[in-house]
Amino acid sequence: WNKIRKDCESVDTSSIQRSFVNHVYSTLARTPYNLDEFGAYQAAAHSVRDQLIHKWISTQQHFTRSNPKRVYYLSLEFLMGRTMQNCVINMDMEEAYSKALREMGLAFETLYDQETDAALGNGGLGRLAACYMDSLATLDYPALGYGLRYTYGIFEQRIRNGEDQVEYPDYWLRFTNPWEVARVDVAYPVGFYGSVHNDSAGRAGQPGQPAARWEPAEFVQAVAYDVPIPGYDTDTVLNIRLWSSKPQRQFDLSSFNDGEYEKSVAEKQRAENITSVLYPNDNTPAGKELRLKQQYFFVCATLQDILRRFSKLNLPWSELPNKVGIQLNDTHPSLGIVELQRVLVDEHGLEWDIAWALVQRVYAYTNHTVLPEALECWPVSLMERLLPRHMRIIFDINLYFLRSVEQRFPGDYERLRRMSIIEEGHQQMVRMAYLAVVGSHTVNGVARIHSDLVRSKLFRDFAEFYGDDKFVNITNGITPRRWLHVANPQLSALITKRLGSNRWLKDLTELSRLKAFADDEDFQQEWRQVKRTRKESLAEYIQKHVDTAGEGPVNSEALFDVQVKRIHEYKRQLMNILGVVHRYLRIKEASAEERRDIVPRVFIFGGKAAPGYHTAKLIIKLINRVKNVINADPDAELRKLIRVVYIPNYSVTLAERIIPASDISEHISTAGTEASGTSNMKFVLNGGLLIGTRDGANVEIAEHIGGWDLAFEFGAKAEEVDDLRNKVRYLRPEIHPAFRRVVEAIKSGQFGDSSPFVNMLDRLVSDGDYYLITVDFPSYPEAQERVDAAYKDQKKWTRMSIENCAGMGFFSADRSVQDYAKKIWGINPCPPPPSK
Ligand code: 26V
Repeated sequence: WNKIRKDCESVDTSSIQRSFVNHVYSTLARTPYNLDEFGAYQAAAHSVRDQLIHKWISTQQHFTRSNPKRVYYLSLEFLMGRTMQNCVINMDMEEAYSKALREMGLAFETLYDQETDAALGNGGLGRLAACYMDSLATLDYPALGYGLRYTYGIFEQRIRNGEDQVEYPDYWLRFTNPWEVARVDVAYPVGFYGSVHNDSAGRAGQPGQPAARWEPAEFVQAVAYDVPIPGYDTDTVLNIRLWSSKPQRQFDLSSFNDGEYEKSVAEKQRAENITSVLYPNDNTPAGKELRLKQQYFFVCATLQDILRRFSKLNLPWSELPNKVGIQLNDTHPSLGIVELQRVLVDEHGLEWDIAWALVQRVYAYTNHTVLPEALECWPVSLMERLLPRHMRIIFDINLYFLRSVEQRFPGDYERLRRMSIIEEGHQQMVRMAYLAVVGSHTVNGVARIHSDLVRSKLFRDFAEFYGDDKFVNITNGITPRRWLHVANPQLSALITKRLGSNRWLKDLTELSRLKAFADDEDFQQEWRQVKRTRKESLAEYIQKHVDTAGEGPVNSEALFDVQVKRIHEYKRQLMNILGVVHRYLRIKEASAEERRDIVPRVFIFGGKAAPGYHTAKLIIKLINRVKNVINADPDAELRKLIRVVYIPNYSVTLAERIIPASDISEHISTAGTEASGTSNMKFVLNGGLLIGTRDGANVEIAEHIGGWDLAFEFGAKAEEVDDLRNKVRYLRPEIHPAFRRVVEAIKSGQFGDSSPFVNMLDRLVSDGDYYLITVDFPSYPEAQERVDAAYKDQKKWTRMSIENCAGMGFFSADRSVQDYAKKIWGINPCPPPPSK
């Protein structure tokens, strides 16, 4: 066996070719004569997958033998993007595959484009989970990701009539997915609804009290699909286990006999519904029963899997926290806290307090937003119906928790009301964030300013009760493998050449050595050449794939100004497009003389709006209206100076194209609202500069690159925001004339029928400017002028660009996961034994 297996693992040219041809014939049932590019991609993918699986089995066996504490990363989203190129690069097989296929007349690199993104996430939170898996694998941590295998990922966005977002289903599994392994042997039952027995006192698990028995009324099955994740330059291959819902039993024959065939098919449909669609909301909870079902389905299956693994060790329950750490990626999986308590008390007979102490030592919770409307709350009535036993456990958790608060702060009922996991009111609600805080040993925010707000505002009472140490910061990071090496091979090669090795790919702080060359003439020229190449390639993409209504190619000599991210009021794409209008009006009235001084700009927008988020969709409409008018302006000279592009269907793969081409990117959220941002890190790593507020990770990026002289800062500070909000609301300060003029231009119909926008704009200039666009506006165009001035001096600009990149070492996801491992999980790397 071993000898044959070794044979299968070899990646010399002829083995790769044999494996490729074998997959063409026996996996795809095709021949060289009818093999199109997609078929070639599929065969190549299956061949790469074979390699992955060997290393993956070895890794899992090694973990089983070494038996270290493991961390389980629970996330309802994994925004993976494409896999093939990342895989062969991480496993150092790109050249081998390239050569083997080239000999057969195929260009391996052109096959990458055949792959569809795995888009099982909305934005930052889901992409973060994907970056962390890459880093955990690269650093050989004994980790396992858990998620859901949605049949439909994030919707496909198209722009209708040149202005409105419409959503299309993303049926990404249409042509099967070579990167998953169906585990029909790994399946667990998950129950819903029903009733609770033997719990008369509601004190199950208390000394002398019988455990409760939950009798669910409906069962479905969770079936595992495994996705292997190779580390870079290591043999470790981790696993993401995605659950898919299936009907519990096959067709019930008696329903056939009763002539209830249709009913039984409908039941099957209902079961499969649970994992059918990713909820397309980002930062606004949906409150839908199916979403709660997804969440419970997820944690119920995941905990059965984790506890089955633990039970094989034959250890006492007291050992659980020494073998299992569970990280909750936001509150979405926080029912896991309740489920573990239920399993320990009801199914294994542990006493309540003993079980609860274990639960708290197992879980840790990452908060990703402080926006109040984004905090998940579930109606007690819904929870009671869907998960009756869990609802009682939540009430008990809350009761014991509030008793301990009352002991510390006797008689402070206002505090008890504030801290209660149950929000009283017209409709009782479960505050999932509070449940997550109470059930975890550590809570972290995702950038320093955000973690400070989490501790001092969002969970202030809890920090007072538990002590500040429970609340820590882990600044987000990104994987330099995908976001520099794969996305920007030209820049990666240049950096490797200049540093003399590619060690920076595993130790990103190596980049700091680039600082020494920031003024080096030759290096500067090569650096600029890379950026030029990437801008030309994006211009080409736009020409080919974006509806430009015959406007001609974008000028790749112009400054590329990019804002790509989910559309949300707090991210202020609205302020960006109003700034564009301001600039347009200024250029229109400028003399020929003055125009010679203007830096040509291309404004590039991209991003999806949640389908039900009316204002976000209106902002997309406005961006496109402004775009259509500016790009069609009769003044040809003006059109050379300003151009607007909306790239539809922003995705991981598009990000890999767009980010390396950016000169300046916009991270302009109202201070205190963007938890971290991660695209800011990706842009700077690729030598793009930032314009932004003192928000999220912008603050730390500025520090690490050498201060705000190397980036363009504007706007109010987080500490000022509360006062400013009161000011715009009650005192209505004077609106800046430049801002008024922009609003008037839109209302006058210069960009078509203004009626859809009137409300949104009037709100800004009356008392509804919650995100302080009018307050930050004057300083925003001012900062843009500083951008222009800096760009005119290409030497200075290039120096800034190099220094920006050189300062990014800290923002590697490798550093982030090491922080988690040390500060939160208490786990160590478990590297594979050197292969003989
Ligand atoms: C909430 C919900 C509610 C139910 C429906 C689905 C859904 C999906 C997402 C959310 C909240 C998302 C919070 C979030 O994505 N935060 C982002 O996290 C990034 C990674 O930490 C961070 O960089 C961004 O600043 C932050 O907005």
